Amino acid sequence: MKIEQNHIQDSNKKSLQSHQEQFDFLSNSLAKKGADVQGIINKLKDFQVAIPSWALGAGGTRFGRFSFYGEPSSLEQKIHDVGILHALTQTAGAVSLHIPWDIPQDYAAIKEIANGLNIKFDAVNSNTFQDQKDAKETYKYGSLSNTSEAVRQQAIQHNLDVINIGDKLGSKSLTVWLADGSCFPGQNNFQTALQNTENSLKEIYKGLPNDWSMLIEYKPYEPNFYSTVIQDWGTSFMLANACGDKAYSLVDLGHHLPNSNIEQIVSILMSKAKLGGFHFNDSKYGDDDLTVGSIKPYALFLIFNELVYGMQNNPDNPDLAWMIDASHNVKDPLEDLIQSLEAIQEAYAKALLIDQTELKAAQLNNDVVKCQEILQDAFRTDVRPLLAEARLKAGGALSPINAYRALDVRNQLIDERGKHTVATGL
Ligand SMILES: [Mn+2]
Repeated sequence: MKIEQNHIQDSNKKSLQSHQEQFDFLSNSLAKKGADVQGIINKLKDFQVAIPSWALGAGGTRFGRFSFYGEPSSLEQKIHDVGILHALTQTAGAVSLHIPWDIPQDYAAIKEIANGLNIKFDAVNSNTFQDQKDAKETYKYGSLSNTSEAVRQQAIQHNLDVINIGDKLGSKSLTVWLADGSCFPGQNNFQTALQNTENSLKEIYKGLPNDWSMLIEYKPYEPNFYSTVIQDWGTSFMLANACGDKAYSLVDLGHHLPNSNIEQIVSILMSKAKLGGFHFNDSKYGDDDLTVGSIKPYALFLIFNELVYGMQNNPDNPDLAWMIDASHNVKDPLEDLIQSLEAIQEAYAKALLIDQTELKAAQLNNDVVKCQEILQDAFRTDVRPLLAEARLKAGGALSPINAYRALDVRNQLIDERGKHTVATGL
């Protein structure tokens, strides 16, 4: 199924007038406060977030997986689903593939489908946390950190293969997330595991094309519950520095212990020009992979405040690879992604409302109350008419969720694909 422009225009008609009234009211009041409304709308239009191929089907937990009807069962269908999201939101102009779940059969055909839907190929993700059928070595006791050289070599070669696949599609970065670690004290030698990982990452780094970057993701626990080799941003930062200029840290919102100050991590990494990628999701307890902004929208806003500050003040930090990394059981995955995209844009727009000059002056005066007032005034502003206006100008839907439902997208996908298709992945 492909959503055409006239479908979207039809769905926008009903709410066009009330949108115009709300937008006029908001943009007038923001302009009086000195905000550059048009500048913010342009930034929202430019902001694109990659959709991971594994989020398009129902996610699972270790207790079970409840599939959703009409799931995409091939890479082509996954890209079509991203095309639906992008047509409605104009924010999902990229897809992030996971290898070996998404190895293209026909590269030219896949690229043509993506081009036709205005979708780029963002970071490619390697997978050394599962054993593949017919693999010679097992990752049961780790991959890049393994005590066995043969296992490490297999994992290094897999990452090089992923780079090669991504290169043929036009990707420019490799994301490495390792499950490596230990479940029991004494199982691993911490120093050896980290040194093996560093040496292996350096081997992969040697295979990066010049215009590529390597993004090193960290996570404190799970699937290992005693120690994880790349457990935190400091370890990721250390490994990125050891590899070289094209290696960066990647922050995933769900990969922190409860109450970690993620905005401070983001800020410090950007000041050192080492933040390369960002994964959005939300969580209550751990790596819950819930819809972005569903649990802690204020924390997301504070993180965006640091991201905006970094994008404006840390020119040496590269453009970030933005991706949603969430997947679960109880919502239609496309509706879930639409809600995540909206929450991301909302936090971004609110952060753009912060008057950085005024905030800096208040900080210099140690006017703590004023600092809080500035942040919370931005956070409490209902920016949704700005998001809708940005989408409207880009050809998207005023309300992507309403349009998705009005167009009966899921039932059309079920008609096309059948009920019991299963997406490859987790
Ligand atoms: Mn992630």
